[in-house]
Amino acid sequence: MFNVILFGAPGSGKGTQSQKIVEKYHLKHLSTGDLLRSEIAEGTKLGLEAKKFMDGGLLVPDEVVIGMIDSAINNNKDAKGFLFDGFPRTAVQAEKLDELLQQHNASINVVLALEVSEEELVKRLLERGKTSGRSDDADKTVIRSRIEEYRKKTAVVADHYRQLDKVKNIPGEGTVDAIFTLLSKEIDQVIL
Ligand code: B4P
Repeated sequence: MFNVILFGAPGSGKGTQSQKIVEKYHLKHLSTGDLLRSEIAEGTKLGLEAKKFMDGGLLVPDEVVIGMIDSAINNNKDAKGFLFDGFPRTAVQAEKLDELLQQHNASINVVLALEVSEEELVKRLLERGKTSGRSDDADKTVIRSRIEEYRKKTAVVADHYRQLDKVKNIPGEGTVDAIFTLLSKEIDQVIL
């Protein structure tokens, strides 16, 4: 199994680049943001609970997202590998992901960390908010809260994998295709 984490602040391009990576490398795309939004769309109890956090720009509790990822891995045992997009987002989630993968005799092969300035993050998310219908993109205060949550709770996830020498920093500003070329080069080095 070949497993990649696409890491970065909200708006850094994770969702955008994930689409291209899974298509090229035939990995199973696991986005906790997408999984949560589909729970909200279906009006499930989990979705209603998660919405309260997401609308305020806060992270959803660890046990909720860990449970979702656990089921998704178990439901896709035949996958060639996974692309984790937006997960793990806390130190607890990172430790738990390592444990879950170990149960399948697998581990994270590489963490690709997209680096984008705060000014550009806010600009992209406000732009997406005009058409996405996502309430967490429409309000500048909520966007700032999401970036603050990232700095307080998510940035440490990179340290966890840096200790294991698995992090590759990628400049995340430029055209989507140019960034994808940089990401592909890093994946090719690990996959070969
Ligand atoms: P996510 O769905 O993960 O959303 P995101 O981080 O905001 O977006 P992403 O990073 O994928 O967007 P992209 O840059 O591609 O999370 C939403 C919420 O769910 C979180 O705030 C949290 O509440 C909750 N959640 C999710 N996972 C969780 C977890 N593990 N634990 C707890 N809570 C969790 O796109 C942004 C925009 O930039 C797009 O419009 C795109 O077109 C544009 N863009 C992309 N690349 C560009 C480029 N190179 N140039 C210009 N624009 C670009």
